[in-house]
Amino acid sequence: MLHCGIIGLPLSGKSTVYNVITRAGAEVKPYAGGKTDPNRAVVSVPDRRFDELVKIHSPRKETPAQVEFVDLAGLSRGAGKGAGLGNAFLSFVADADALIQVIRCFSNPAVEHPEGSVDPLRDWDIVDNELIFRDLAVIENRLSRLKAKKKLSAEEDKEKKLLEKCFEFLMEEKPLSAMELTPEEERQLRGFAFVTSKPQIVLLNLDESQSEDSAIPGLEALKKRAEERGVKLCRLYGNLEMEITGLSPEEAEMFTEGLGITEPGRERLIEEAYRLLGLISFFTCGPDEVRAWTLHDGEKAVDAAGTIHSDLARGFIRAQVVAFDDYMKNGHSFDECRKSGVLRLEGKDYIVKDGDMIEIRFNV
Ligand SMILES: Nc1nc2c(ncn2[C@@H]2O[C@H](COP(=O)(O)OP(=O)(O)O)[C@@H](O)[C@H]2O)c(=O)[nH]1
Ligand SMILES: [Mg+2]
Repeated sequence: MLHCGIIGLPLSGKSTVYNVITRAGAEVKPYAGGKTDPNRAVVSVPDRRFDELVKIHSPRKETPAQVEFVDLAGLSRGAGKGAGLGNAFLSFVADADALIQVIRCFSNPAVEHPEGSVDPLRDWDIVDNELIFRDLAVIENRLSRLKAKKKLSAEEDKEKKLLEKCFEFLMEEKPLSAMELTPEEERQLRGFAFVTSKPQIVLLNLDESQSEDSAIPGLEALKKRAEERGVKLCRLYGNLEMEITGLSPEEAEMFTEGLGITEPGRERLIEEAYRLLGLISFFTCGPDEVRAWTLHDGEKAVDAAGTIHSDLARGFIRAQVVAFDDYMKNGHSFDECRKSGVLRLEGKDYIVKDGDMIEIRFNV
């Protein structure tokens, strides 16, 4: 299963965010960083469409889409050069498919800030620079090996030139995710698991007193950087969300509305993480089970069939497909959808869209 790693400076609220996302409550001890195995948990992806399908079909079994989150240790200055837990930690980061970088915006006198003051943009720099150092070290290592060779093959020569280009880019303190690469170059770099090329969400961890934009230090600069980097900026009231996990949805809404907070934090963040991982959902429905299945964006009808069962891919004849909204507008039944002409017959190569309702016709 693809997973999202949560990174950030110590005491930025990573474990709080992890606990909110996974609804772990007090069961999970904060990850102190003394051991090297981080907490990880599989989370159901909230999806309004799935909830509606369950309501309509009242199936015996409900299976939502899932994704995994990992609470990584705090990243300190020098981690990229191997200081402290640096190397072990960064290998966990290299393992992640996408990252959520938690940035502390809350000021809490009871919780010291490792840098002495609240300054979100500076903290973002520190974390990015550690990640950049790590990638530079990986490149240096590989380049010195290539340089030690008497003669390079054409392929190795190409690799060397590409790595040198990446090196220069990183030296300008820019993450590799911001670099324009051809598909061929992307393929060449894949094996290095560069940490600055991972898709990333930057999560502003706010206090309940920060519902106004003006209360977030340096928000304009943060937004500008997010745009330059193509990074998604999200907001979460870590402590507040933690406190309301025990409440019913109605109680929670009343509580947050009272504070002037309208952004649904937890659900929104998980949905964004799912998208960040490049995942989409398609649905199957019946009295036995309503299920959301996960595909990589761009996968085809035959992949959808194979996700359900290998027999369905092997004996694939065609897929009956209808978009979720059309399904709902047409009596939420494939028969009705067929009668009104919104049901489509698609072949193996049809590219599945997020929210497709699918039935596979097969023969084995
Ligand atoms: N006031 C306030 N305190 C927070 C918030 N988020 C986290 N904290 C506190 O900051 C401390 C560190 O949080 P933790 O999640 O353990 O940080 P980590 O070291 O990044 O995992 C804890 O005492 C939290 O209660 C927040 O949004 N507001
Ligand atoms: Mg922690």
